Amino acid sequence: MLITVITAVAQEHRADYRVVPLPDRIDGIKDKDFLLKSTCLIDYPAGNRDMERVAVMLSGYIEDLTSMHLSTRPVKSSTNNSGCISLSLDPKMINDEGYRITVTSKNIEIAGKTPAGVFHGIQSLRKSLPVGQTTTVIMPAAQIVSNPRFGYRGMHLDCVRHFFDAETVKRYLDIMALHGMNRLHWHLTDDQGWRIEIKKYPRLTEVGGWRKGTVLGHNSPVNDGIRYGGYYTQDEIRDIVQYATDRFITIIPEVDMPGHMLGALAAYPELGCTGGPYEVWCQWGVADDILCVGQDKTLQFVKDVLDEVMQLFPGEYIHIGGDESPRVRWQQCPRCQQRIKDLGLTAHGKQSVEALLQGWFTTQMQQYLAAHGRHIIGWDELLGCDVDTTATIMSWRGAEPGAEGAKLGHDVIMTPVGPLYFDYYQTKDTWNEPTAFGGCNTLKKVYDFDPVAADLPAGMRHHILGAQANVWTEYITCEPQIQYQILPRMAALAEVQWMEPAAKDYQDFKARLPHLVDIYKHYGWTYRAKSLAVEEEEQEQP
Ligand code: TNX
Repeated sequence: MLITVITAVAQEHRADYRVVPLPDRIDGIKDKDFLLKSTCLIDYPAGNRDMERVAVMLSGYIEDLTSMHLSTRPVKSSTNNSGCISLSLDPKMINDEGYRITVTSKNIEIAGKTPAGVFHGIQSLRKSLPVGQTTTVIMPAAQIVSNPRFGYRGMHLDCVRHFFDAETVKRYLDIMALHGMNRLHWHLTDDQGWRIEIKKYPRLTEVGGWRKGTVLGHNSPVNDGIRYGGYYTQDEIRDIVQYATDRFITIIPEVDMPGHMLGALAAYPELGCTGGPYEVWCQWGVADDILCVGQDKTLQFVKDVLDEVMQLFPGEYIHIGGDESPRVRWQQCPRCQQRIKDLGLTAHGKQSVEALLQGWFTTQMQQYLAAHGRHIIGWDELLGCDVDTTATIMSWRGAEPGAEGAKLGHDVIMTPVGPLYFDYYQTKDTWNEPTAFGGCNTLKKVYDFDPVAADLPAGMRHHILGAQANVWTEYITCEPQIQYQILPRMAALAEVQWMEPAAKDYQDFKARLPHLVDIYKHYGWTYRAKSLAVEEEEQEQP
């Protein structure tokens, strides 16, 4: 009896390297265990600021989970680092973001080709730790190696339909880091609000940042009549971008155009075809009023906005939206029709002259951004607008547009509504769930998704840069609800993003998940506990 108890206690303090996402290899080494204690130091190469920062983060993570405090120490490579966790760079490693953890009785080495790789190794080590106060963690001798399958491992967050403060966005980034993700697609402008301060156009946030009320229920015609809004100042954005960069996450801002623009039109009605007046929308859905691209001042406006956006976001990609852009106003607008004439656009195939006008407008922005060394990402509607292949396509209306885009030579990011819309329900039992957009994307459906369609020809597969889940927030009003929608589905997505399909195994994932969930609990994050139960899954299967 006593022996059982002692073993149980010892077990509790043992690391388990079978984390989520599961590393490519975990090979035992014939050696004694390493004993992780607060006397161990975390060594990093002296003078390397990134490595210093990740060393301090590792110390913080260990303290969060076990209450042991380990100090960090800069070292010259020759230092004998026995009894330590040493962080190192190994230029011979193949993948920029891959990692190798070697645990022997003497020390733990976390190596990467870049600090980003070391950071992902740190996340793995963190997830292997037991949760709860302790003075020693037994680390079995082993070598753990992992390389991500995709370079683009994203999450999206809509901060327009509901606004979330900077602290919430930072916690979202923390959750992404824990799951090995590296791209945040940040949806900042839409019909229901403009959320990014633009110095040249202050009314965008003064007027466009606020709506008179928020829809009640499921896009009913009734709103609550309570003024709602908010925006990020440029200082806040810089701070968030730095926070992301510190975690090797690139933020891709989205300024949706030419549709989903009522926030801007309410502030500057002269940018619309009818001249307004317009109101920041108190409904969800697709609005008919979009930017009037028949006038040069609209193009100048967008370029001015993009100038400030580029200053704030140093990453290679800017998302210019392009989705759900009705053309009824353009059909009636003399200026837009004149532009079509001047450009000599003629309808061909399935493409109307107005679709081609959207293509022309998009290309203008694409070229403007290209002249500043940036690339555009747009929703898959761009495939119907004759844009050239330097535009990266985000496939959302299913996976088929992505395959089509890849065949045409576009790079593609897979975010199909099924199963990667995390604003959708995660069960058929919607009655007992917080209100969601609709649909049903279960944990298993997310897990089973393969971003590279089985029939995509081998020569086109490299165009699939990766996958991302989208979190639209029409019905998501607060941070616990965001977390409920993403956890634990993000865990399933992490394995889609990191692992080769042949290595994935849902049952095995489910067995590894509870430990990750213990970490969610430890940080006080909300998650959907029912997704862990086997019973529900059986009900969900057809
Ligand atoms: C479609 S995805 C939209 C969003 C909505 C979302 C709701 C996309 C490009 N457009 O505007 O919020 O559906 O799931």
